[in-house]
Amino acid sequence: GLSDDEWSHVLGIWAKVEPELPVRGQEVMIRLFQVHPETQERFAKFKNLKTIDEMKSSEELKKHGTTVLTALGRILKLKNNHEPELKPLAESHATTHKIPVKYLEFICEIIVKVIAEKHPSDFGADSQAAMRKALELFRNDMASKYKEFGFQG
Ligand code: HE6
Repeated sequence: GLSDDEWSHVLGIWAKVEPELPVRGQEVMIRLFQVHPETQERFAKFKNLKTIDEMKSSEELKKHGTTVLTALGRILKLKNNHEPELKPLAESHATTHKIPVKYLEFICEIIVKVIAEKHPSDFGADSQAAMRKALELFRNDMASKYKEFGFQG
């Protein structure tokens, strides 16, 4: 797990991101689809969005970005005790959506980059390191839950 100090870095920067969650979520999803187009194919409702303009004007994509970051925020706030919140997410992503752990790694990397771009002065080296560690914990625990649900990830 993370130390108290690391968690306070993580939750401190998250508090700055939270008021702008819909727009950040939208940016994260669009960036994910641009950098890793194979992830877009997983979404029946988004795979037909071809240009960045189409993506930007999709209210549904913005809504989904909000859903994803809201879920992630809830998990982060539970710190090292995220199991109850993580389990149903791991279940749906393992059994229904079948999302490889590699894709989780992609989105986590993009989340760090988007926050770093938007909050350069509030997201210094220590905060970035703490956030990476928190997202790694998230992914590792998702990966072990995946296995419990019979998905090798
Ligand atoms: Fe996904 N997702 N997701 N997901 N998701 C989610 C929270 C998905 C995610 C990474 C989701 C995904 C494909 C996520 C998804 C639906 C991710 C919630 C709360 C919901 C929902 O309730 O609808 C992370 C890190 C978090 C926190 C891919 C690809 C990645 C990388 C669907 C295809 C699909 C769906 O509903 O179809």
